[in-house]
Amino acid sequence: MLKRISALVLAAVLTASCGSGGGATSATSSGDDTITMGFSQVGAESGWRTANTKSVQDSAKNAGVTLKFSDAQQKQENQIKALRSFIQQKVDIIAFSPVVESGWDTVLQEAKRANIPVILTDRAVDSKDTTLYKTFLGSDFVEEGKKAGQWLVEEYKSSTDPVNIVELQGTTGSAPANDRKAGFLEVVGADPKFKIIATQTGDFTRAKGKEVMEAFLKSNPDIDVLYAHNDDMGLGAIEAIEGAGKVPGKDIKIITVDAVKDGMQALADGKINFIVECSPLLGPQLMDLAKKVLKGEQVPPRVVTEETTFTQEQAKEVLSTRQY
Ligand code: GYE
Repeated sequence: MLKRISALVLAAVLTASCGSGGGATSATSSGDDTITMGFSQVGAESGWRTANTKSVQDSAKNAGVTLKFSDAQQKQENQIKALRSFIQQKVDIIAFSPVVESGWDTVLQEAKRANIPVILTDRAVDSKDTTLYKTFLGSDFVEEGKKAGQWLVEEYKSSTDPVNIVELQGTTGSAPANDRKAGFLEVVGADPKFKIIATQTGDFTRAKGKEVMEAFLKSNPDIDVLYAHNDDMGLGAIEAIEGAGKVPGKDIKIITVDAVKDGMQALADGKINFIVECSPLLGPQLMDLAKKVLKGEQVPPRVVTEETTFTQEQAKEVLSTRQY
């Protein structure tokens, strides 16, 4: 009991000394300085997502944020339910990674009416009313698509022959699928020798990537390049390509996005030719932004993650030091 009391006293002292300028008002609705964040995650569809979930959970712990975590299993209806439940529970702040871009206005208005600020992480929404959220933290997916296209243009710069491309798209209607497609097209569309002969969603999963690539291979005997919107679909497609007796990275050149460990290993092994990095380590910045928002500080409406690209040689160099 005594121990408990002294812990409480200590906590009170710490709170007083670390609080926002000793002001009497608390940033949080719970009346103390502990922030409760409701976080609605897309699912567990890829290596990227697993690393992102870990980053958010670890950073919440480090920042002393109580995290209510909910996995939507790639379904928008589950995310909407989770957001409504966070509103009902009166969390201090909501963060979420919207599985698709459209259809969020109603639930975001409900959060706004309840005075619960919202931060978008990783993926964007297409709401016209940008006051429905405080900021959007994540990658520039159009830029990622452009980087993929630029590598291809460089790789085929001395050839005038047609280049037959197949594309494995991410989840239909998601920001990364829409934007990675648009950025890529913007670059390769400038030269008519690049032909996208088949394009379909593989839902960002390895299993779907394999299945769709098998179908592509059956109906298109002459595929030169695969552009996969993430590593996992690319890795599934590699199995399909090998199953069809072809050599991934040679008979069919492969470009993917993410740069998770398994993808980087395949790149170092020569099975993938180029990876555009997309960092899932958004947790620390998210906790920082949440604290600022709750203190009433101004935050930028858009925070873009810094990223690079990797060739096979570069993958060999950095593989052992990758964090995810
Ligand atoms: O590229 C993919 C994941 O939204 C950036 O979602 C994320 C994407 C990532 O499933 O692997």
